[in-house]
Amino acid sequence: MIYITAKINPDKDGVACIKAYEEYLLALGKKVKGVIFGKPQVEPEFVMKKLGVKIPNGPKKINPDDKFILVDASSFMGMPEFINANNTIEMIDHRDQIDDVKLKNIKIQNEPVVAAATLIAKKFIASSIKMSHVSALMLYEAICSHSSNFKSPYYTLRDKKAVEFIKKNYQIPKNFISSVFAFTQKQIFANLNRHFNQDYKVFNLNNSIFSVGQIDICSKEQIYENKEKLLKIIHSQAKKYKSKYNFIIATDFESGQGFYIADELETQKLLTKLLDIKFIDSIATSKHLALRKDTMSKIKNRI
Ligand SMILES: [Mn+2]
Repeated sequence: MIYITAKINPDKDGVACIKAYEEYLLALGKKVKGVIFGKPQVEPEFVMKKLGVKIPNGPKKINPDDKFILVDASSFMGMPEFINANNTIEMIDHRDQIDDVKLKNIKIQNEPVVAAATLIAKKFIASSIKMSHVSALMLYEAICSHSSNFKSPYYTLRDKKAVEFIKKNYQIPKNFISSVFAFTQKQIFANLNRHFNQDYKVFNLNNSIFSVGQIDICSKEQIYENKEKLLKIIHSQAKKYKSKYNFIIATDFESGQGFYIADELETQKLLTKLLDIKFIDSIATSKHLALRKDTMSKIKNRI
């Protein structure tokens, strides 16, 4: 069997790509199966429920001839351990760069767009294979969400075009995006531990370990009200990963503000220096959206 999957506990981009790419390859007559390892994050779980989409769980054990296609992913970090360079045949991702030389036998598409969902949407558009309505909505939601509803400065013309195409050809229910965002925001703050257990990232930059959490949608009030809880999470993740720099990034794309939460002096010093922000009582506010991917590439270039 050829499985299509994303990282364990996939986010909205991973889940949308699994669903839509499965549909695309099936339409081309390929025998593939989209599967999820772990549990989808809060946002895609809600979208799937809303649209009546079910994606089966991935196998616990695999056969020697099973193959994998990875979407919204270009490394084996965060994958089940039985997925590796020998049984992976294709990867689709949207990272700055991929530097793993062991991947040379894998078909890799890595293009700098805001969401891998854009690359999948493009495949449909180029081939004139028609997307199902649910796949169209899932791709649409993933692109809107990854671009902070096109308020992030990092989306590309190709992301915009993919979204325009879907809008033109498929009916988007009124309030679809706003209802997903409102639900997600509420759920994240109702259970911060669940949110961060599913999505906390570790980076190794020049032999310094960073552990970084992210909240995509929040209000300023929610950040201040939950400061102590967030600091507790930062500390426990730091302990878990033995990381030197530890912080949480949060973004309020209604107001366009970003927030950095950290209480350790070293982390505060580094972020202050690199990002031109100022910590007051463990929170620094930025006039720009705070996005983990962007923040980490800034740090990588300047550390
Ligand atoms: Mn993605």
